[in-house]
Amino acid sequence: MWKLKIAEGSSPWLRSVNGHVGRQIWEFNPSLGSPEELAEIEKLREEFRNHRFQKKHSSDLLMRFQFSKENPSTTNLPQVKVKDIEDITEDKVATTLRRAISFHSTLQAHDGHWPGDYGGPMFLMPGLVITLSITGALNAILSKEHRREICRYLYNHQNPDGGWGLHIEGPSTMFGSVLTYVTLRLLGEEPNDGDGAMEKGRNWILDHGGATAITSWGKMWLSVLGAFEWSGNNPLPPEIWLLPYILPFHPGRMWCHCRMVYLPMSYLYGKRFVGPITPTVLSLRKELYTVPYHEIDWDRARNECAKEDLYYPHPVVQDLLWASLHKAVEPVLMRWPGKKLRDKALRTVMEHIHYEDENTRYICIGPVNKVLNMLCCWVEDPNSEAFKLHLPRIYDYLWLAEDGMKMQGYNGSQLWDTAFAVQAIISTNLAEEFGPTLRRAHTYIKNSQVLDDCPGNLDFWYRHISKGAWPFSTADHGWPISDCTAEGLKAVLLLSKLPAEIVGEPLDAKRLYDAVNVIFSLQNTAGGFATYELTRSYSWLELINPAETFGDIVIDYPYVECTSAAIQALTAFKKLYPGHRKEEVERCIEKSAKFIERIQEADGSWYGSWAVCFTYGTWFGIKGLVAAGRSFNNCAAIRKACNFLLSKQLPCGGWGESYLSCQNKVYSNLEGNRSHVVNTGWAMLSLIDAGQAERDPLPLHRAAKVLINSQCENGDFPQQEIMGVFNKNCMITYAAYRNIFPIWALGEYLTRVLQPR
Ligand code: LAN
Repeated sequence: MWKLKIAEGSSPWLRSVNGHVGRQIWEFNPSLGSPEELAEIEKLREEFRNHRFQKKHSSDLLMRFQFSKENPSTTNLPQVKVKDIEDITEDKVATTLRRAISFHSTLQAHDGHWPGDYGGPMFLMPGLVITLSITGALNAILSKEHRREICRYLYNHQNPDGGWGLHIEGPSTMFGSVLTYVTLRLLGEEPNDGDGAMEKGRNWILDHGGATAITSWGKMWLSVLGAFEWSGNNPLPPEIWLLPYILPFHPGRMWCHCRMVYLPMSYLYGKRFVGPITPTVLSLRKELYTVPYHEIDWDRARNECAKEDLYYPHPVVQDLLWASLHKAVEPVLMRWPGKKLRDKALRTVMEHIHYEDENTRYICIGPVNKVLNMLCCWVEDPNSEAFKLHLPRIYDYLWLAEDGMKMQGYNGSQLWDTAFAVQAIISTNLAEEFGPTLRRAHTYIKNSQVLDDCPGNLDFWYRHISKGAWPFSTADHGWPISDCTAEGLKAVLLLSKLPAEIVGEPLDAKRLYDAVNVIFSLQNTAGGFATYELTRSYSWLELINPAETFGDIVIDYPYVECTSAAIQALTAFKKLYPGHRKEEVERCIEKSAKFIERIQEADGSWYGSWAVCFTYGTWFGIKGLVAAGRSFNNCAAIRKACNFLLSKQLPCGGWGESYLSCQNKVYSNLEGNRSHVVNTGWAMLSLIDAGQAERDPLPLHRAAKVLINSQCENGDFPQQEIMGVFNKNCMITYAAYRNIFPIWALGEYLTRVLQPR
């Protein structure tokens, strides 16, 4: 049976700054599991498979299954249902909350964090499998059980038309279909396997123009594998790293995710690296194209892209730029004496790759650069220590659920979920009943703060300070993030107000000051906060975004979420430490609030970039302005935002926002106007914050009814549609949100609407 292991790491090739706190790894142990348990798990898998076209999102049931055995629930309170809003009483809400928090506590790991599924994107596993098969490590790293679960996942998420999407809920794309098909082939599936699934997949690809129409990232992966020619790729010259930093398009000025992904890509491109040409690779050259491989017009292929994949079409200037680099510059750099410059650039790039690897303990900033860096280390030296250090960190990205094994969008969302869970539980005023849960969470947050800056000259490595920041996942990952720092700080400040005998000793004031310092350091001159760094260049740089499927990736833009989180954290901090950097705190809050007012949409909403979307953004918009001292009565932005939210409330009383909102930037309800517990939670929290209870509590009662009645028998909430998003177009799972936001919203509903002060 599979088992989720927490905070463990026994390989001599693993390093950790804090004893692996937050690490979550699935391991297969053939001696575990009674026949009954194995049968139950099989049943969960079958149920997912049988409903996979209606319900594409899995419910993280294998982890829940394991934890239901390890941490049995402590309450036996009866399930609550309400017929209409007159039925809602304080008692019933409190019972719902006790059941919800008790259940959520059973999902907490012993190191204090809440593990969970962070899958969703379908383009991540292929990079790993291609890399492992090139380096010959596939079967050593992925056991037979791993491979079986990965294939299960890929087959489970095939669309009825035969193709695969960019993410689990998306329509078929060339990027998803080709890379998934290739992955299945590399895992040993034959062209006619899967009861016709492979054939259907291939047909989808061929009917939509064949693999020459894959996106640029797909072209890069296929070229590395040997199933596409490098001459069919647009240039990614590593020499860009040698240019002076004052140039606005210097990679050091780009969004760290963009910079970190194109760094190893430029190494592989600069070398025109191709893995061993195996019989499978030769066969793929036949399977993926509509014409014989040697007849493909590679120059034309450079700019081909299937219409299903096209979210951000290349502007003409970009095509001109790539054409001139491709035709005029690359030929020079590929032979002497230009080759000398190329070699120097490749050395520089490799230095930056090693720096990133070392400073993330080989986790790397994300799943894409993780596997690319690993491949580059192998290309540089197949026997290198660096490559060996990469291998055990692969498991940090793999997650298992009833739909199979997936590659996650990060090494988890540990800190983020824990900080939110703390705030949600404390909002209910039932904190003292859940002391042990809060104490463990507190320990996790304290253990996960980043204690040092990266080594060396930060400017040279294009790195911002990290000391005092919180990461999104674990301290070993270690990249600082503005809003993770803010949410971490908010959580520890709330905990510091509860008795230490219950929740443990508060964090040292010095470490709070460090966090505040990080927040100050991340405010842009215009007042807004971006994600990991300051905004270092101009938005017109998006003109050279070569990734057709992603929008807004080239620079780190300021976001309503990050800006609002900073205000909230500083307001909470100011109340407890009124003397510390007083003027700076005030100025930072006021500038941030003005920024938030400026970026409000005409309809009163805010566009949230990291979850769906207008309900999420508007939650942050309102919360930030209220924290900055604005109110419904004195702030038009808040009034407009309330009207916006009220206008989107569904007849059933809830809210339900589709991922299409993010792509199209137009508010879209879920299919069939269904409500979603997470959107309903955000909308309720916003309205309560904006004083809706004093004006007309009816919308809140109606929403509360939806949440109360959604609760499952065991205290869980149902997993509904996918709620996370990045780069406008790709969805990502936040498995804990279905528990956190109903708790938080009903918590504030109980304490601020039903029992107002
Ligand atoms: C994340 C996850 C966390 C997220 C929040 C903290 C929630 C947000 O408020 C700020 C942005 C941030 C840090 C974020 C940025 C983009 C990430 C890193 C991700 C959504 C997780 C995966 C995604 C990353 C870019 C995926 C790899 C794909 C590429 C296009 C490089």
